[in-house]
Amino acid sequence: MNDFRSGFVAVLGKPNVGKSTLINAMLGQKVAAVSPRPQTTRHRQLGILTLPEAQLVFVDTPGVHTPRHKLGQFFNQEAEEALDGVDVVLFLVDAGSAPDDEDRQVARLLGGLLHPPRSGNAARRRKPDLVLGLNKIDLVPASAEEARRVTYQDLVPRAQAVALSATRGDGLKDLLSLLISRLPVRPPEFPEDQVTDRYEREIATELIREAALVYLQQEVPHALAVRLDEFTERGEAGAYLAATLFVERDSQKGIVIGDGGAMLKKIGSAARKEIESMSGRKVYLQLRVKVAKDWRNNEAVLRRLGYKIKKR
Ligand SMILES: Nc1nc2c(ncn2[C@@H]2O[C@H](COP(=O)(O)OP(=O)(O)OP(=O)(O)O)[C@@H](O)[C@H]2O)c(=O)[nH]1
Ligand SMILES: [Mg+2]
Repeated sequence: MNDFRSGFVAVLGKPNVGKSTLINAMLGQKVAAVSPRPQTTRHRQLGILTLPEAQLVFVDTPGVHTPRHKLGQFFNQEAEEALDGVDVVLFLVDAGSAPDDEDRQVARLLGGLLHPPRSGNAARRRKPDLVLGLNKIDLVPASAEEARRVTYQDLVPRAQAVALSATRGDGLKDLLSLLISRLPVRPPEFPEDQVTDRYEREIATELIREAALVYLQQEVPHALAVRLDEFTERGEAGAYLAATLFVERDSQKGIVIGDGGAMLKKIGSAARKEIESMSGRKVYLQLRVKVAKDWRNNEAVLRRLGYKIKKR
């Protein structure tokens, strides 16, 4: 097998365009949290797909946006760092609506990166290929598809474009062959049975946050963080997990707990099902809620929750 191809594909775009959904779909299993709320993904994460002819290492990133919190700054930092050393950048957009300022912001970031001023190391490094993924094409009437493609292509004229629906599966095969063709001939980097770089406990934490995002409305989702306090194997009986949901205010705590604990129960039961299906065993999950005032702007708390912000 001396024509085996392998490499890194960073998936970038504004929040909520379907980056994590697409990676889960390419892998055929769920490794990343997905929700209808923007800023679901908070950490870079790898999704590894090994085929007989190639290994694609997808890098999921938090959506690039204009930060209003230190936490937001962390997201953009994670997204930019994800570009380092990758072979292909997949710029994912929501073709269901027209490009907006956030799409233009991502395109500018990519432009600066893919066509850097010729100096220092940047000039010597191999530049990644750029692919434009027009996701959510299921939301676009066929008659409007071409016009929509043109408006996005304007942002990144040199990128090859593919129309996709991560939820329906359209275009995924085309995308896969296009990506493989852009990877260098190189042996695989990861063992063939490895699907992500995250530990099960980290994915479990994200799945708990995902369940909360799905059920909670408006302001609470972004004010929410999850800390896993315990993950104990109980042999045949399965696994025991305990986690704390942090919010910023007492009023939010009330919302997360709900009437007589109903909301927390709903979140817990949805999360438990997701964790069970990911891990293939029975799971007991215990959740509690705590207030950590203004944690999104508190670097010490952010660090404790696993968000490290670099000094620039
Ligand atoms: N109609 C439609 N919805 C989609 C498609 N792909 C993703 N979605 C939905 O879009 C929402 C956001 O999906 P995510 O995968 O969480 O988006 P993301 O880009 O990872 O978002 P962040 O992590 O917040 O940056 C979810 O409700 C998905 O079900 C698609 O092809 N068509
Ligand atoms: Mg995501």
